[in-house]
Amino acid sequence: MNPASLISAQDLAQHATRESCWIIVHNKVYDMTDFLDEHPGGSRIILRYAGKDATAAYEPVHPPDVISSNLPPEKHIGIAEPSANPVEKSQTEEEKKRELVLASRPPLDEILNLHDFEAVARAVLSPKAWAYYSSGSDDEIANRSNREAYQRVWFLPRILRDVTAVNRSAVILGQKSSLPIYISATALGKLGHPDGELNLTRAAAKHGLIQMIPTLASCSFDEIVDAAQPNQPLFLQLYVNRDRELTKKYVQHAEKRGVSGLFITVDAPQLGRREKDMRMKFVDDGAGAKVQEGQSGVQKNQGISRAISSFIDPSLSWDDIPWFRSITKMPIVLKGVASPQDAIMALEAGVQGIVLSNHGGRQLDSARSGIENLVDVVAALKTRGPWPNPNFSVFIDGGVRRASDVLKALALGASAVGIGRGFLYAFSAYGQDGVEKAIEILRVNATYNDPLCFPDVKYQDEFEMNMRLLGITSLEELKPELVDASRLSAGVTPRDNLFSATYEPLRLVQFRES
Ligand code: 173
Repeated sequence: MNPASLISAQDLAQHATRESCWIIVHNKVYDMTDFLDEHPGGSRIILRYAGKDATAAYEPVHPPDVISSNLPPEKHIGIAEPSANPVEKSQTEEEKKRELVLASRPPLDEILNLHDFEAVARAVLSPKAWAYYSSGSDDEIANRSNREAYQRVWFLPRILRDVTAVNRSAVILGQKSSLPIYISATALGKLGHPDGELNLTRAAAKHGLIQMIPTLASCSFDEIVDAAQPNQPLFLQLYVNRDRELTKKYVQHAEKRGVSGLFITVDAPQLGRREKDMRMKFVDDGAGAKVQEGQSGVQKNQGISRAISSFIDPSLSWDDIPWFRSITKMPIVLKGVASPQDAIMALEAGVQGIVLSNHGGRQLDSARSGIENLVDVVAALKTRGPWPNPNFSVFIDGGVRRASDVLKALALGASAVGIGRGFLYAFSAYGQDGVEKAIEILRVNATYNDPLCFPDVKYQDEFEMNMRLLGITSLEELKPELVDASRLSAGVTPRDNLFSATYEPLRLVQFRES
């Protein structure tokens, strides 16, 4: 059929089965029949939309052009007649509930810290999105310990220094940043907000932060770069494809478009088991479906992330580093180092840096957190050359919610710190305004008018206040002497009330309702 043909409702109704399955995505009709069993997310989700519009389900979890560029041209059937594709007017119960919750969100000026965004996001996100974003792997030990570890580092502040003027700007991989923070990559932004990752791009432009573009963003790479301002610094997070030619094209395209740092993810040869995510899929699809689909040999109850990650190459190794060096001039950073031995190997392999990270506690459970590894990694690197090393940056991520966390990391030797979920929850809760507010909490002075209390009280942002109280006026002054990390690897963590109140514990298997 000519892909420009108009497809009627009657045509669609005749192709609403496993034997012949057409779906609509962005008003175009595609024949999915032969692809059903190859879909990494399983056939069931496609069959649910057989003969219908699948755009709403498709959009958050696929780059925009993946269907049109991967299906052979003869499967592009035509364009849906407007009458064949009536806009759904009736909301589902879940959508109605979500709209009410969105309308009753606390006003943005009542948000005081990054934990608050998490509490709002948890309430407004669909259960599926919340499960996907918040889950850690296995028992979530790594996920919780990322946060808890910061509370075992204590400050040794200095007094009686002139701290009138404080400068909190930084240079990250040669790029200027208004804070020693970058926005770390998190996948599937449209599960949280219709504008997805663009919320981050636009807020980063306004406030001088650097965004790391995820390989598995909901928006395409070019959409994100197009939304950036001229010369806005951007990094790229890379999942390496089994087909290295595709990876090469992707990396070189990014470099051409001005991306200034390549962060290769090295801790995900296989995705961790995120049980909150997996349970959500199980509940959605029903037990009966699972038994049937099990017969095809593909596990389909693996949650969103497993479904879309099958292209990642588990054979990636140290031997590939020279190849990456040969295809790009961008600085290369290995993201997901979690041992001093690998930090040394990275230095010796000639890359420009590492991110000490356990992937937000989503990969190997009980992999030591970035902040805990930092002390040993710096000690190891010091045995192999100059420190600090201007040609080798040590970044960390995981569990960062406060400027004080960042200051602790910098004092212990980190060059800058990545925040992923903190910004993801900010835009899930309030879109671009949320991300801007999150940055302002960390960076911009605010005047708080409370007529009943003290009119015009000036609140310093978290960075400025903490730096003043620590007795420093620039980030270069952050040295190990300003912290006591002796209890970092051996000690009891004090209770973190804000974190515990918003964090959702894992739950056990549920009985079926009869
Ligand atoms: O942590 C993740 O969820 C992640 O990195 C990922 C990897 C592959 C597919 C989707 C997400």
